[in-house]
Amino acid sequence: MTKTVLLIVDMQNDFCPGGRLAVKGGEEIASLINIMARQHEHVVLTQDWHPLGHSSFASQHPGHEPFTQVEMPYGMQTLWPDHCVIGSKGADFHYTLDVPHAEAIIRKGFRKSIDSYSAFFENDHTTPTGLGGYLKERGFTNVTCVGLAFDYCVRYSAEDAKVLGFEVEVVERATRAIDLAGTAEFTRQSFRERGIILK
Ligand code: VGL
Ligand code: ZN
Repeated sequence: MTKTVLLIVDMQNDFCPGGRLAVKGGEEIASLINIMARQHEHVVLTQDWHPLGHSSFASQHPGHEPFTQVEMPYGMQTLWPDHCVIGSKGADFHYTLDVPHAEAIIRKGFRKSIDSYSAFFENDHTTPTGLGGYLKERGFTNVTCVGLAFDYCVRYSAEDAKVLGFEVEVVERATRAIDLAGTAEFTRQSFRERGIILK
């Protein structure tokens, strides 16, 4: 018996045009995601949720520009403009997202010293968010991923879901990519290697 959850990743104002880390076309996918959500009994949302002064913000690294990388104790970290600050409008779900029946909201990136792209593990790849246990305890076998951004939070969420033993599908037309230096194509290649279905 398969049991599927639709995982809607980071559909927040800051990742849509007008936001602080806008992903091109980010708002265009909301209507499709709303339709997909109606077709799924079980839906979980993730919400990027950073304290002021988060270590992934370029503003915390004098002399470093957004979209460059620095070495952190847990590995290389891309620096971002300040975004999805706890309690800000930018951190709210996009105003056109309409998923009242979502069963859980997983917030991530709330520890100041570590970022979390994946909905399952922080960027050290070991600190769990708890979502894996939650989905397993509820008997889910399959995870369908949509949302933002294709090559960051959707990518790492899908890959970690697969590592945790779920069957994973990503619906690319219900995502948009940041695409820093080929990251969208790396993502497609990585999905192929890992047996993640890209629709
Ligand atoms: C994301 C960069 C920083 C994402 C979140 O949702 O893909 N990307 N924080
Ligand atoms: Zn973030």
